[in-house]
Amino acid sequence: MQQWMFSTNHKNIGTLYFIFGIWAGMLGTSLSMLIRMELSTSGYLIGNDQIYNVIVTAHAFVMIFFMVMPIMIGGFGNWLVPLMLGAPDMAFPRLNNMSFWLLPPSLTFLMMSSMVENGAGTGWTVYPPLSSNLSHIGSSVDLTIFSLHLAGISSILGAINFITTVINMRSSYMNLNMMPLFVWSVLITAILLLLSLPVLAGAITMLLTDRNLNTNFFDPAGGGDPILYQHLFWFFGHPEVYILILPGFGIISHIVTQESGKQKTFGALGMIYAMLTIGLLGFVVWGHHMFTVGMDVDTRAYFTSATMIIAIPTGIKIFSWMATMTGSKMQMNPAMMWSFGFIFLFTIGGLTGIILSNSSIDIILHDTYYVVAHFHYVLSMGAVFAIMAGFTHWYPLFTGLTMNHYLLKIQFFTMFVGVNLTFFPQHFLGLAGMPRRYSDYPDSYMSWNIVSSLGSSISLISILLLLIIIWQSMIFKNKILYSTQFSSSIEWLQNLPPSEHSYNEMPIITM
Ligand code: HAS
Ligand code: CU
Repeated sequence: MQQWMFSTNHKNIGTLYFIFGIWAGMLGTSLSMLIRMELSTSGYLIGNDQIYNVIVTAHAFVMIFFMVMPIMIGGFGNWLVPLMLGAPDMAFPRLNNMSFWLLPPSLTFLMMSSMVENGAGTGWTVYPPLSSNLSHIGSSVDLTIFSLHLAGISSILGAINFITTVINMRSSYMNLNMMPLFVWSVLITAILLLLSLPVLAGAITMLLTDRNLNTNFFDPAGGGDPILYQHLFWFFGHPEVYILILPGFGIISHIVTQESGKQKTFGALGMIYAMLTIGLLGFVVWGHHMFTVGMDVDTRAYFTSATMIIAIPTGIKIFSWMATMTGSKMQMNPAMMWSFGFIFLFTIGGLTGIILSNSSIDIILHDTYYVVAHFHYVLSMGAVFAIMAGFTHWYPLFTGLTMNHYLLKIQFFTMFVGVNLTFFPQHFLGLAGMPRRYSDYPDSYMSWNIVSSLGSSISLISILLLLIIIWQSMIFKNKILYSTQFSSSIEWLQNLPPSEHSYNEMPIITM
């Protein structure tokens, strides 16, 4: 009890984040199965469009704020950043505990929002006037806003903690360009969080007062403007999508380098500059989500060109990973398979992003399934594949156990087939004009929807297999005998310069 609830230990807190994130992942997956079941029938399963949209909204929030972010930053970040820095723990261990324990009440608020009254069927963007009390009367949207406030506070405190840890707690031998790429990725992610989340907090607080205190920030009837909300949301929202992927970039760099048997990632300094560039540019491209609001042609031209420039630093990363692998005798273990999957499928998602960045094309494709296909390629096959790569790679370090590699390979292939079958046809649906966030569609869209739903059940089987593999490794306590990845990652950590701090100097009880 003491050890977990009041923990100030980065490894225990990291483990709590993993358990929470995996739990939320199962919740989000269940919601996604409801979506795909509805869309595989001809619109008769749920039978209520508001409920359908509530499920879509909850699915997105759960996956983004309670699955990807807690696992990547909370789980991998807490476990690995202090170890890779040679630090005894995070800079503010008690704040770290608070960051974690803000999440369960936040998730509870979100679940409550979909269970009381009519639920929040606003999409994760929560645009007014749909989210204002004209269309969403009742407490559901208010509960969603409170949920986001809590999750936002949790992330801001976590970001402050990571930035301070990286600046203050590095071993004295380690200057910034020696710092491991995963630590760099978490540092840049934390800076993006710190700069973007307060803007979201401001926007949803203004929405809250519009809904409850008769302000008119987003209501033209009182001199407000709903477009202002979209600007504020996407000034947060676009950096947020890079928050979801940057730690994954860091994870992939470590795995690709280590499993290729190289000493260093190809172009490590370039990788750091690429991540910094992606982070910086991420703040000046938000308009590509709003091309349909009636922007003037110069503004459209600007947002299109600024967005396209991000392909350059991202391409630098893709080609550096490939150059790292060049000429090496690779270990084709599960972690490396996930990394290959990541590089291939994230690139496909990135290229459809470039297509969408053309404002004239986006006016046709906006709010169609093409966008849904784009962001699931970069998220379900980018962020999630990076999580799977990192999880299979560092599982022995986290638990002292190993998973069955044969079953893990089967799991990788089923997941690879499942997600591609689910999301590739959605490009066709989008190009054919099928809009997102509807529970039904004309018959001509039926065949690809059935293929997509079939794919999602294959992914579900794959996830169940993963749970069985984890269960098996824990029940039978598979020993770390044959795992080469474990020994090499431990050696790598031991070869880092020693910390100048000692555990005894820590003024805080760590257990
Ligand atoms: Fe995105 C919408 C454009 C990356 C996530 N994105 C979304 C949404 C999400 C999301 C969640 O411009 C939906 C939000 C909603 O609910 O409405 N996105 C881009 C671009 C990139 C990009 C240009 N997105 C991401 C990442 C995400 C993510 C990463 C999360 C993990 N995205 C858009 C646009 C929209 C959008 C529009 C709005 C659409 C609409 O209408 O709503 C880039 O960062 C991708 C760079 C990566 C690559 C691949 C590797 C690069 C190589 C170098 C060579 C490539 C070149 C390009 C020279 C480009 C290998 C050549 C181009 C060809 C087509 C061949
Ligand atoms: Cu964007």
